[in-house]
Amino acid sequence: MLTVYGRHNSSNSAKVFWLLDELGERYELVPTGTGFGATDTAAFLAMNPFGKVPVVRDGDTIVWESNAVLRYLAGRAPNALWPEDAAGRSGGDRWMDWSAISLTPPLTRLRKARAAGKAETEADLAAVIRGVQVLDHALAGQPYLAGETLSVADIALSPSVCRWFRLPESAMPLPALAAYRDRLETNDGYRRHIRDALA
Ligand SMILES: N[C@@H](CCC(=O)N[C@@H](CS)C(=O)NCC(=O)O)C(=O)O
Repeated sequence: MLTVYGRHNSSNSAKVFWLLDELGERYELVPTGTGFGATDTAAFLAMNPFGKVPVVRDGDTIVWESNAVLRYLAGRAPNALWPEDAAGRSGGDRWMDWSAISLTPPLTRLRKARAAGKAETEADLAAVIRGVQVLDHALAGQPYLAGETLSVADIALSPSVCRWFRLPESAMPLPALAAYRDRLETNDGYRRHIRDALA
């Protein structure tokens, strides 16, 4: 059986929990990370030298870095969340890399600065707004990021989408993105692992 090292209130772990539910995969959870099991032990660092969650162990295979974990888990067996052809995969994959590099980091810095009552940078807010505007445009033509159905890309971006709508700036009109968030809200896994589990 798969073993997941992570915590329910970690956005990067939450993506993995949601995907595993979608895939109907059973797994053992070893609660790990801030407030739970330590990540600075030799045993944990031997799995992930960066001491971060999530980590997934599948027999002798150990995977860290949440989007790599999503790709690994979705790629183990054919399923509708991760197309088998390269062109189909690229439709979602690009959003996953873009969000990890260009959307989540400024959004995280912005949220943390506001939570700590510290000054935020205009560049971070501008990057987030530019990002959600592009998402809104893309989603005006299709219900999900990779096309007609839910894919790994939607799961990967879901914490950032959820958190965007908790910012006051989300009052700006982005109708396709709002409709997309409403679509995600119809999914049990999104509600349980993302909306209700993450601050
Ligand atoms: N880029 C990494 C980031 C991993 C990361 O920063 N994880 C956080 C939780 S979301 C963590 O391990 N924090 C320290 C801890 O919980 O001990 C990924 O996507 O997996």
